[in-house]
Amino acid sequence: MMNGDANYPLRDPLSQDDPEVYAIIRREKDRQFRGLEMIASENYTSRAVNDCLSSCLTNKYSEGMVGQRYYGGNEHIDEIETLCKERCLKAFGLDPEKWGVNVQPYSGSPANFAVYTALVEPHGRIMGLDLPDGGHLTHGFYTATKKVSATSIFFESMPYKINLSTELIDYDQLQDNARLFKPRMIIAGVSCYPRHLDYARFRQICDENGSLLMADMSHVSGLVATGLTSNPFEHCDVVTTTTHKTLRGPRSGVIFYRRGQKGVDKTGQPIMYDYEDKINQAVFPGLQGGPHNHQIAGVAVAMRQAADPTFKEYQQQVIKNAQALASGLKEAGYRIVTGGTDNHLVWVNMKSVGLSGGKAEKILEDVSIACNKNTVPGDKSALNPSGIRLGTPALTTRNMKENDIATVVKFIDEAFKIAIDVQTKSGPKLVDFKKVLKEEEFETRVVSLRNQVEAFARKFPIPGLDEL
Ligand code: DSN
Repeated sequence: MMNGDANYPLRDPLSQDDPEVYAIIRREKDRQFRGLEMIASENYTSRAVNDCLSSCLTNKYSEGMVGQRYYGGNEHIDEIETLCKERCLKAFGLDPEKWGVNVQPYSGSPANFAVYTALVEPHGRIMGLDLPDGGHLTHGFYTATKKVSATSIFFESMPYKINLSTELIDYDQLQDNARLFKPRMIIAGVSCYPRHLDYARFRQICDENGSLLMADMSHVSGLVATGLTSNPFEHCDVVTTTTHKTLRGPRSGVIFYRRGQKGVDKTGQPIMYDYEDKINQAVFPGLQGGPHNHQIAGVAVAMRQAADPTFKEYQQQVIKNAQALASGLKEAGYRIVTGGTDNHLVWVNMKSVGLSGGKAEKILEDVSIACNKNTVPGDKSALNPSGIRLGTPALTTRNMKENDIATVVKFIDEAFKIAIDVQTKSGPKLVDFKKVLKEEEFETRVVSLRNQVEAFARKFPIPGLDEL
């Protein structure tokens, strides 16, 4: 405090006001620089997006829609939200007469829940890809003993599956089951699936059963915006997305819905889509309070960036890098689920080299490569999965190209070789594996590899972040 001014400490930068929190953030920033970020759902936002996230917009409450707020002082918040909505439609080439958008969901899970709340009656039926097969929790996940996701508590969920021989979505089985289950909504969306989705087939199955079709394009929205994967807007009623994965914006969620005329009835009268009010009201006041305006500003910036031609070059490189990663790992003897990738992620089945997904994730983490363990087709439990999921969006933002990915493949292969040697000594239990990993002969190999990974990673700047 200075000169009796009680507000003075509020002007201190974080480093002075709260050195403890500042130090943790510095350590995380250092981790981001020295490591290889290969979690398929992560990316690095731009400086401009980061500027929005730390802006004064976080101070403002603005419940309601543009021009109809429950609090005063929202003239500039209205400008931001209006601009964000315009840019969302533009980024995906949508006609505002035919599509509307709600940009207030805090992230992807609330966005999905809002759509179900709006368009599926309580205990109405939904069908999404099963989580162990590459689906997402919010597409209705439950197990034999537990309704895990609220989307399986409040709605009746029947999953569809991967065909175990092709490792692709089993559209035929989905069709058979949908004929019996008659879902109110089918969800076309994935959390771990490296192939293009067949939205036309989903639409056909929906039309047979009077079902709505929702796409959750969170993982691939950057590829959709640039025309590099199949386009959900051609066939779906509703499309949700997070904005921080391939799209490279802030953490947030967006719901697109069809609007305007749907068709004509038997008497020639127009039939209109009725999703807009239902979805807007489900978001607020149904599920949320005040929108996070700093995030909405960040989404506006990211959507503008997504419409820039350079964004297509970036997404093309994301795919080339993922394909280089898949083929490099394959050549090194690893089994790639579906045999390759069309998008930003590579799904690796570790069974063929005798490592669990948990051990693969652990050894990579120890050498500063972040990824996540993941179920593979045929796995029974999400708790002890047999594979890992790797992605290239973040490395590509650091300007890595295929030759850099070849180096990354060598690091990953070397890490797995260490893990296999450790397991030979430790046996299969993860707890024993972790103990043996700390023994000097293995620790020396891990440290040496980690030093190489970190020296390599530090050569690649992160565009939105200054070095420490
Ligand atoms: N956690 C995100 C993912 O990794 O796919 C989705 O919620």
